[in-house]
Order: sequence, then C-alpha cells, then structure tokens
Amino acid sequence: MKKILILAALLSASLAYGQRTEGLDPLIQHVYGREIRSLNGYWNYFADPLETGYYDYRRRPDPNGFFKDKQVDNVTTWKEYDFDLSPVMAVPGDWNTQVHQLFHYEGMVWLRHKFPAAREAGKRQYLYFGASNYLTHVFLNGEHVGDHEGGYTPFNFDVTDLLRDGENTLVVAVDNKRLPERVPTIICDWFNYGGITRDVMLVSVPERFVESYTVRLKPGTTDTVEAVVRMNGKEAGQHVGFAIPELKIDLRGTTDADGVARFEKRARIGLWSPESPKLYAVEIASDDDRVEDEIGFRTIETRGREILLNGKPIFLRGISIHEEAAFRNGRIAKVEEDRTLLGWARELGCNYVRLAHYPHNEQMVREAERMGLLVWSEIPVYWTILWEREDVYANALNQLDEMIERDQNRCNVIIWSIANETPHGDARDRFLSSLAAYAREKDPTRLISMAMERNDKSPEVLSVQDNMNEYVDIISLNEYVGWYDGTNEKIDRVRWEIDYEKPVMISEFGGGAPYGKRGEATEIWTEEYQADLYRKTLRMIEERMPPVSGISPWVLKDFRSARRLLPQTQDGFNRKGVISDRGERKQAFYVLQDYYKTKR
Ligand code: GCB
Repeated sequence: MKKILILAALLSASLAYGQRTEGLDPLIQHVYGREIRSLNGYWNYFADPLETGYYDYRRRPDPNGFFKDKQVDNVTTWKEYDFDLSPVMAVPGDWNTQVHQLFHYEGMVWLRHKFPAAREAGKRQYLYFGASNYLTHVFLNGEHVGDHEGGYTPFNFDVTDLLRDGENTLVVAVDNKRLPERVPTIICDWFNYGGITRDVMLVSVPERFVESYTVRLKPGTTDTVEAVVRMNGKEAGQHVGFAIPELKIDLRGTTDADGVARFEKRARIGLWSPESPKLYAVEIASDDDRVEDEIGFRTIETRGREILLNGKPIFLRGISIHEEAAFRNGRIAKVEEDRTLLGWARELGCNYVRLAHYPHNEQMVREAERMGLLVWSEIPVYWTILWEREDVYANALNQLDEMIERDQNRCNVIIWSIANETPHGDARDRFLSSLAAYAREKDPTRLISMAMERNDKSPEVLSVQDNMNEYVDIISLNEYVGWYDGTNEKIDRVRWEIDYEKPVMISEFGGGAPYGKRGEATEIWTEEYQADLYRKTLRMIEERMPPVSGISPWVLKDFRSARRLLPQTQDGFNRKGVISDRGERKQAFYVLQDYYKTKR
C-alpha cells in the first residue's frame, strides 16, 4: 500500500510538471511507416552561450527572441543575429564533431531550416524529432510549438494550424548544458554530443489516424496474438482492421469510448529467436488510415536463476554498445552506422546487445531485431541523480515512458533497464522502485533490470547486495576486478556469493588498452593485459560464480569521453573497447569470440 501511495504521489507530481516538456502530443507509433517528408539536411546555425536569443537582459523569456527570424535591413531597424549569414551543419548530426570550434561547447545553439509545405484538407501534420540533446525549444513560423527535455527519446507536435502554404521557417534552440538536475546529471562517462542528433520529419496523417498500437502474444500463451489499437482523439465507433496475412489473421473491430479497439486471434505462430528472427508483415487500418509494420512474437520470462526465451533457458552472449559511429566517432547519424556496430557484435558471436546508457535510435533496435540480436534498453539514470526532486523524477519517468512507447512492438527488446550504478539510499530506492513499478504496469511483457554495483561480503567474497533486488527481474551488476579493483591476479583469488534467487547477469566488466600497445600480460594498458583480464574473468564466471545468465562486457568500441585524459593512452577516449576507435580488433575481441563459439 505504501508503495502504491508513493507511486501515486510521484505520478501526480509528474502531471503537474510541465515547464521543460511542453506542448507535446502523444507519440505517433512507427513514423517511418507513415507518409513523411524528411526535414534532414543542412541547417543554418549559430552558438548562443549567453542565451541572448531566448532571454532578455532581465532573464525573462524574450517574446521577440531569435525564433522570430526577423527580416530587417539593419540600417533603419536593427537585429543582432542573422540566420541567412550563418554557416550550416548537417541535421541529424552532433555539433561537436561537425564544427571544430564547438567540440567542447555545452550550451545553446540555434538552428534554422526553411522548407516548403502545403496545408492539406482532411490531414493533420506533425513535426517529429527522433531525438535532440538535451533541452529542445521548437518554433515554427515565429510561434512557440513546444519544448522537450531529454536527449535520447523521440517527441512530436501537431503543427497543422501553424503550417503555411509555401515556405515555412522552423527554428530550434538546443541546449546541452550539463546540470545536476538533469537526467543524465552533471557527470557521466560518455561524450555530451549536442544537437539535433536524429531524424526530423513532417508526418502527414488523416484527421482520425492510428496513433499507437501494441501487437504481441497474449501473455501466458504462444498461440494467440493480441493487438490493442489506439486512434487519436477519444471517439467511439470507428472501424479498425487488424491483419497478419501470413497467419491468416484478418479481423475487424470498432473503437470504444477511449478510441481503442482490441483484437485477439489464435494462430500457428512461428516464434522469433536469435536463430530464427522471424518477423510478420502486420497491417492496421482504420476508416481513413493504414499502417504497415514488421512484428515478431516471443515469450520472455524467468524461472529461478534462469532466463527463458520461448520457454527455453538462454545464455545472453552480449556486448555493451554506445551509440557512437565506428571510424568517425561522433553520434550515429544513419542506419549504416548502426549496422557496422551490430555487425561487429554478430562477428563476436553475440545473440544479445546492451544498448547503453540511454535509448539508442529506433533503427538500431529494428536492425538488431532483423539480425536476431536481443536488446537491453536503458534510460540515462546514471550515477548521482538528484533523487529527492520531483521534477527530476518526472523527467526520468517521461524518458522511460517515451522509450517504452517507441519500442513496445520490438520483440527483440527483452529488458527495460531503469538505472546504472546508482548510490544506495532511501531516496534512490523510492525513485527507482517507482520507475520499476511504472515500467511493469505499462509493459508487463518484458523483464526489468538495472546495472547494480558490487557490495562485497568480505575482501575475498564478492557480492551484490541491493534493496532494489525485490523490484527487478534480473540482478545485473557491473564489476571491475582486475581494473578498478586490484590487478588481474586478484580475479583468480576471489569467489562470489549472490543470495537472490533470480537470474544474474554481468552487465559490465573490462579494462582499457589502446590498440597496438603491446607488452607483458602483467602490464596494464596493454592489449595483453586486457586479453588476460577477459580470460581470467570468463574463467571466474564459469568456475567461481553462481550460475550467470548473460554477460555484456564493457565495451564494443573505444568511445569518446571527456573524463579520459591520459595523454598517449586515452586522449579523450575510454579505451575499454574490444575494438578501437578506428575499427581495429584488439586481442580481447578474439578471447571473447572464442568463448562465445562454445558457450551455449
Ligand atoms: C562503468 C560505467 C560505464 C563506464 C565504465 C568505465 O561502470 O557504467 O559507463 O564507462 O564503468 O569504463 O569506467
């Protein structure tokens, strides 16, 4: 009861919250399957470190800010900015790796894009952003459309009434300052790429359209498909069709007073698995709208210390991945860059990837699904969040909600992770247990986890002890024996006791080595040391740990991090990749690959 009250209090706080995330409309499911006009391209931009274009000199929001994109002659009337005279950068794209002067810039940048459009009778038009890091203010034709907080999840606005026939001016102010009250907070070990980092598009839908749908196996069955289709607006009596031709499912229904239609049908369903990533063409149609998607079906559950995929125990042969492009080392901007990273995971022999430490782009998850890779998806509740603050909770909750909403039909996503390495305490427990309860309520068909930290029983008996064990389905832990804790010889000396009767996963282990640095296996920062750490840790997992259900070593590729300052070794990169920032495979890559060849 107490838990429910806390949850209710926090949820109502989140409803009251609205300053930073404003004007948003419910997310349109599967925008790539709609009629879209891409607004990607080269946008004019300039940096505005003092936020002069947003606030006046008393720091009040300026009604005549830069978003007005005023056209004056600067002779008889003046203004102190000019998009027309400003350089351009690619959208999507981070500004850090596109503009040398903005490499370490953290603050506000204004971007402008002009595009032709037409008001269409009987249609609604939405402006959709795949993601923009971190706080985004959106203006169309001089009017405020809305704001979004959080750098890794999608958002959209209905702009039907603001669009003009002919040329339209879209102005976006993106602010990537690190602040203690943000999520993630002021310190984290990845690069704070700023900008509009994912696709921007105009989505055209009928007045009454299929806003969202959930298609999955009916919980507890493997022979029944269930679908819940939600139309925009809350109107009863609309006709909705749901079909999966290959399964001979072709159903008709009508919406209830909430604008929702429900379907259920038995069929002989071929289940999705890493060995056989079967997806079915699904069609959802209403009186005026129609969406097609590709959807797979599987079950995921736990039994004691095992994880069961489609009823059978599975070992998750994983790797952790940051959404940073191979070779060029900036925020990923196109699907080919997703494919390179996932291809490397496949080459390692993975059947699973941990997409750390924030929701990756939608195509990453879809490509993984086509390739047969299971996914852990995570929100950036990382290290020292301000646990006591309601607005911070509301922000984390919103990011969790947007993550689940977008990927709810991706059968390869089996784990929602709510946090990474967070310090123990009552306020944290309240915050995280409420997030877990929310995720479970919104999506009872997946497992909940979080990356915990070690909390040992004695110097030789390693363990994880965390109050959050009650709220998660899988006990996942990051452990760095041999790196942050002693050297590799310690790995051979320790043993483990984990008291929870739940599956255990090692969400991280690893050590750093720049590619090509050679030496003795006892010399840290060498490839030999890193490979030895992998060999010893894998042996420890096999011989001196309770059964482990999966691992995702840290990390696939060296990635940029402003915390990694050691010259000639790190040079601004976290070097724990099994592949370098230039795509070279290190010795540890082959150690892990060998292990995965035989591990089932
Ligand atoms: C961790 C963090 C990860 C860091 C890694 C490291 O435990 O979860 O974000 O990058 O350690 O390299 O220290």
